Amino acid sequence: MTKADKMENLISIGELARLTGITTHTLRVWEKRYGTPHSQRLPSGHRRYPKEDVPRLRAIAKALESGYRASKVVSGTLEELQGLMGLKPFIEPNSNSTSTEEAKISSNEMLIERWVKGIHMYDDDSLLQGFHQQWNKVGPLKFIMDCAAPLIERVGTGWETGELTIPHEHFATECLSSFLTSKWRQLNSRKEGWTAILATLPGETHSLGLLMSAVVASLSNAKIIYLGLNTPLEDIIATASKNNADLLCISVSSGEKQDDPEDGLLQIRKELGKKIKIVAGGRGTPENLPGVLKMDDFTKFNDWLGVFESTLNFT
Ligand code: B12
Repeated sequence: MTKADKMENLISIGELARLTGITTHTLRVWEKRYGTPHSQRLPSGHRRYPKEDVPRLRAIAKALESGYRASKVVSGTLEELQGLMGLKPFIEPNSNSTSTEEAKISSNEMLIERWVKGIHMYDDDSLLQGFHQQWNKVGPLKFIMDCAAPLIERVGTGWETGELTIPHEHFATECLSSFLTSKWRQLNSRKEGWTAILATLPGETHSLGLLMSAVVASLSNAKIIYLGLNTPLEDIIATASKNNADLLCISVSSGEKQDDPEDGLLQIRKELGKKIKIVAGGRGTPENLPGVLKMDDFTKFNDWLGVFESTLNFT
């Protein structure tokens, strides 16, 4: 490696702070106290850090957020930190598991870890084949609850700790999105039941919650009109009204860039006739909005849909 290459792999303390969320002050204190992250000095005296330190420092930031003390985690390796956070890359089967529940949990974890391995290798064939197999084995609802939601949660944590990169995250969400889309559209074809509109609010960029809701809603007799991401409020309202919708489902992620979900939901509620039920789910859904039923759990959503459609005199 040339001197120029070496310099390219070095970043300033400000850049390191930006990439890891750890303040420059804390980085300096840790270096003094624990000797890590270790910096090199330029002739000018400015600190430079190797880029490879970023994933380890992100994992440290995550561990601190989870309540670990700096003294316990700052000197840890990336592998140790991932182990601490329950993220051992490929979990071994637990030979001492006696109860079926434990065995089920561990086999589910192993399945997710196998898929994460596929994501590491950008192996869409094995990933999609795995999704199909599991869907056929456990059925749509369990696939969503036990496989799709935990996988995406795991991808999120992998990204936060630096184990997975942004391209890995995009690759994983694209594979899962296309799989879920093909499944709910199959279930929705040639239906003539009552009408459910599925949408997200303006500014929303996370679509998987809505796609999972589409799978669950298509297990009922509802005909789904799927408006997808980032739909203007007036278009949601107009589509629901013109199509005599019975139900409007909104998914709200925890992304901070979207418009205020509370305002949006209240405006939709105000403009829509009372006959249209509104159900909202997802981590960013506000609590206790009048006329908006907050529901996070897809099993409950599925049960609720059964009861709801029995009130619609739908034959
Ligand atoms: C996948 C993902 C992405 C993908 C989205 C791809 C896609 N097509 O959806 C991509 C890579 C595009 C992305 C982008 C961004 N993301 Co992002 N992303 C995620 C990730 C990993 C998963 C999100 C997700 O889909 N979760 C699955 C949903 C389904 O989970 P949920 O909301 O908890 O909902 C549950 C239930 O409530 C229920 N549910 C959901 N909806 C509904 C609806 C109904 C009707 C019902 C009944 C139930 C229900 O389903 C879930 C089941 O468990 C999360 C991390 C995480 N752990 O969530 C970050 C995360 C949401 N993203 C985050 C951020 C910051 C971003 C970016 C701003 C990053 C950036 N700096 O650019 C951008 C957004 C850019 C923008 N312009 O806004 C942050 C948000 C933090 C915050 N509070 O603001 C998170 C939490 C990551 C983090 N820890 O920092 N992201």
